[in-house]
Amino acid sequence: MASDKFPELERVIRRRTFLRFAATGTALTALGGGTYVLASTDDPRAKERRPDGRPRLPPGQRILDALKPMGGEPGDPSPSAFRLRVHGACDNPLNLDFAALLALPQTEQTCDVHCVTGWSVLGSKWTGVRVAELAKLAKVHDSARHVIFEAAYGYTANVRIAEALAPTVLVAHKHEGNPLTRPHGPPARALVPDLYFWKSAKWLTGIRFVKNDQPGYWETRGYHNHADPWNSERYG
Ligand SMILES: Nc1nc2c(c(=O)[nH]1)N[C@H]1C(S)=C(S)[C@@H](COP(=O)(O)O)O[C@H]1N2
Ligand SMILES: [Mo]
Repeated sequence: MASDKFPELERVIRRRTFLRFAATGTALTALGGGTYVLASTDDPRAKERRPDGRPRLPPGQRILDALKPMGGEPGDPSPSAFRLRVHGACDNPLNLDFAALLALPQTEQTCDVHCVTGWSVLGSKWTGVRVAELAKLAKVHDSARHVIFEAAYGYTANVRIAEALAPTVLVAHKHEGNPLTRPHGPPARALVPDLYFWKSAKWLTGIRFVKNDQPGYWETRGYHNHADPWNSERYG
């Protein structure tokens, strides 16, 4: 083949072939840690629609089969050290230990999560207590407009109250039927499935209801204040 003598041409041909594979969805994507994923165009779930009519896979996302540990300053994982303050604009602030969290009504759900770095996990199973349930117990004031999730070492994430009170938003303590593993925020984390995953604070220590918005850790570092994956609200 003539390209033996023309390495530059060979490179062009290889690149064309790669692009053709990518277009038909047979490309492999290399991720850190030796993980490869089939391009999402091969996964039929990428073409599904949600009950709300939105595409199951938000724009620019590819499908991973498991959560990728994204780091952060870990808090104390032991249930015995856990305290969750539910506070701010409410009449009945709460301070729950782990047993008290488990004594509240539990929700088990399967949902999709979407990381701003471009991966999504479809159909992950979570168990926890709805933030809406905690808000009801705390008698949150009508004037509250935002929820601030507070976590170890000062990590915070702000969510509009209507979105934080959606039935899919949990203080989650189980993932795929097991206690959260070390990188994923044990003993309990926030789970806000319909916003980019940075809003889902791991090693959760508090839920604060506020009237005035308070952009959190990533929101004050260039990320979008709202973080809707279907509007590609990645950067502010
Ligand atoms: N406390 C705390 N929570 C956090 C973070 C963090 O640094 N600290 N990182 C966020 C970001 S940027 C992402 S993408 C997700 C990652 O969750 P995972 O490691 O379980 O995939 O957690 C979010 N929650
Ligand atoms: Mo992230």
